[in-house]
Amino acid sequence: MAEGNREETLLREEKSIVKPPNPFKVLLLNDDYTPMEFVVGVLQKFFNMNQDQATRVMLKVHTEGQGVCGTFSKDVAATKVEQVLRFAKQNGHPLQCTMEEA
Ligand code: TYC
Repeated sequence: MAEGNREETLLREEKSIVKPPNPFKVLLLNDDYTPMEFVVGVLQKFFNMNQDQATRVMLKVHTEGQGVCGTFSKDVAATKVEQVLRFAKQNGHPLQCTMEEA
């Protein structure tokens, strides 16, 4: 077998072994105290939503108890959760954020 072909075969085999990372959903949970505008701001700041998208997700959380902010790799999801919790705490709000396998 020519050297070029062997390399190609190895590369192809390697590709099929590496699995894509499991996606994780980041969820916001409802509470009775965090102001709606603050939640909309969080969705814009940390999840790059526009005002309309953020308002829709906030209202879903408010009426249904929870809502998805986005789906990310495990590491990115964990960082988003930390950032949201730290920001809510800094601002004196009890907003809760969590993640689960998608
Ligand atoms: N329920 C809150 C209120 O009435 C609003 C709210 C929405 C809080 C979404 C948290 O994740 C949340 N002020």
